[in-house]
Amino acid sequence: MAASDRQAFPERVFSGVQPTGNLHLGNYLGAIKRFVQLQERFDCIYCVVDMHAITTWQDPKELAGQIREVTAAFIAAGIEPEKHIVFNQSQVAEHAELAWVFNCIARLGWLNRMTQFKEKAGKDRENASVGLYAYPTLMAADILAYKATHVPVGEDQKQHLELTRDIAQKFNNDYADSIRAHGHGDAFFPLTEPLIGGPAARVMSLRDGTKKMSKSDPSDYSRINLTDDADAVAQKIRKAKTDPEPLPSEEKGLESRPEADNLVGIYAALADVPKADVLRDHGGAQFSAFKGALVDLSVAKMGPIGSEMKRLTADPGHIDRILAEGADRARGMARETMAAVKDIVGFVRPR
Ligand code: AQP
Repeated sequence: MAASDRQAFPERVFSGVQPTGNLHLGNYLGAIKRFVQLQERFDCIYCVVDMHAITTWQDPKELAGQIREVTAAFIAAGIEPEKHIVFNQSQVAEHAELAWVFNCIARLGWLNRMTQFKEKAGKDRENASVGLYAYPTLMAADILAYKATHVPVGEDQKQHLELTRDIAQKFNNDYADSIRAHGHGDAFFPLTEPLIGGPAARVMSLRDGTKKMSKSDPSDYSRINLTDDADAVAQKIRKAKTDPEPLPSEEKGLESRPEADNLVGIYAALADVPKADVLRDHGGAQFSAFKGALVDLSVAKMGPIGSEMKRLTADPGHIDRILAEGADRARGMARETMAAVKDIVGFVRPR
C-alpha cells in the first residue's frame, strides 16, 4: 500500500471544463450535473480550464465569451459559487508553475500512451502543439494544486486521472525524504480518485453511436448544445440515428445496439433512474414514440438551464466578478501548495 493511500487527506473535489465552445449534453450529464450533486457532500472547486483550451487554436475574439458561457452553465446548472469555488484557470498562475514541476516528474513513455493526444493530434502529429502533448501534466497540476481527493469526469478522462495518480506517486517517492524533512508526513500529494459512472459516463454522438458526443464534431446534429432551443433539441433527437428494431425490455438487449443504448442512457441520466427502469417503461416501443418522450424530457430538463445561461451571459460583468472572486480564493490555496513544493524540491524562495 502506498504512503499516500495510508495518509488521510481532507476530502475535496476538483474538476474542470474547457471553454472550447459548443458545450453539450455529454458535458452536462457526464460532468456538470454531477458537479452539482457533489456540492452536498464535498468542498468543491470547479474550474474553467482556459489554458487547456488553447492547446488547440482558439479565436481570441471568441474565447472570453466561451469562458463566460461555461461559467454561466455551471451556475445555471446549480453550482453555488458563494459556497464553493468557481474560477478560470489562467487567473491562478500556480497551475502553470506546478505543471512545470510535473513535466519534470512525468516520463515521456507515460505521455506517449495517452489516447486523447493520439486522437486529437490525428495523423498530423508533428504539427500538434507541445501544449496538447503536455495537457495531462497541466491537468495533474490543476487537481494537485488543491490536493483534491476526488475528480468527477466523463469516461474519456479516465486515463488522464490515472496519470495524475502516477505523477503524485512518483513525486511522493522521489522526494520522500524532503517531504518528511519539511514536516509533510509520508506523502505530500493524495492519490486522487476518479468519480466516473452512471448511465451517461460516455454520451455518444447522435449521428454515430460508436463516437463520443464532442464539441469539435463538425456536425451540429451530432450533439445537443446546452443553448439549443426546444425546436433544435426536437429536430436533433428526431433525426438521431437508430436501428429498425423496437426497444428491448432488458439491458442485455442493448448489446450491439450502440445508438439505442445511447438514447436510453441519455433518458436514464436525465430522469435520474437506472437504464433498467427506462426499459421497463418503454420496452417494446418503436423509436418514434420513444424519441417523442425523450424530446419532452430533454426540453423539460435542459430548457431552464439554457434560458438561465442566456440570462447570465447577458451580464458579463457579473460573471467576471464571480470568476475574480473564485480565483482569489483558489490562488490562496494553490500558493500554499506551490510554496511547499518549492521547499520540497529545494528551490530558494523569499520567506
Ligand atoms: N460525450 C461525453 N460524455 C460524457 N462526458 C463527457 N465529457 C466530454 N464529453 C463527454 C466530459 O465533460 C467534461 C468536460 O470536458 P472538456 O470540455 O474538458 O473536454 P473534452 O472531454 O475534450 O470535451 P469534448 O466535448 O469532447 O471536446 P472536444 O471535442 O474538444 O474534445 C469532462 O469531464 C469530460 O470527461
